[in-house]
Amino acid sequence: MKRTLAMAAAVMVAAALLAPSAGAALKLKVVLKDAETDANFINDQGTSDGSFGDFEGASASSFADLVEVGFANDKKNLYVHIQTLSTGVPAAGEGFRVRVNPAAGGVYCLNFEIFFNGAQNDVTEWKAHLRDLCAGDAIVEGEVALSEFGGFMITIPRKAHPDLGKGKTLTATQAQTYLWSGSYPAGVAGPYLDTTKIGGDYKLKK
Ligand SMILES: [Ca+2]
Ligand SMILES: [Ca+2]
Repeated sequence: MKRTLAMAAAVMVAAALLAPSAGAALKLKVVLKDAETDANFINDQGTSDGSFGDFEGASASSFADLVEVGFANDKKNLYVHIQTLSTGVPAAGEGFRVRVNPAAGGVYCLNFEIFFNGAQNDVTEWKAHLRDLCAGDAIVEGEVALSEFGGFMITIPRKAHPDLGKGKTLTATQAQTYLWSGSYPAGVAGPYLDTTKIGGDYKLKK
């Protein structure tokens, strides 16, 4: 009996060692919130600061209705949290984007994007990446899954991009949802269902 217990304990320790470092310990920083019931295509179509767009009361899609964006990180990854009013993926092919500037400023070079398969595209599974439009349109492949904080979570490996290093700051966060036509990663975003005003910054820790 004693031996069985010891073995069970050993198995538990091994399981704990194998567990990923991410998970429950992640500390989310919310950097922006957006109005509800305003995913209705009436906005600046992603071209401006989002101040034209929060027309509430007639949403075309709960799935595309942005309500919250945040970031978290551990040593290995940056996590981008995107919450909308529903995680029920619709038949239409849609896309979510969180865009930021590096600390030095810019023109929204850094785009964290999710691509959902659907009627408007030939994407075959959920995809996510960091697209850097300043560095010659470089793409860092990531992953997307349902978020422990609600909504969806993009995971991007930090070592794949210099702006995700220790102490770096991502600034002027903004988010957008749209129909996605075409393939992955080549395709067309639009029209835009929901956009947000410009939110806060996030400083990477560790
Ligand atoms: Ca909005
Ligand atoms: Ca919204």
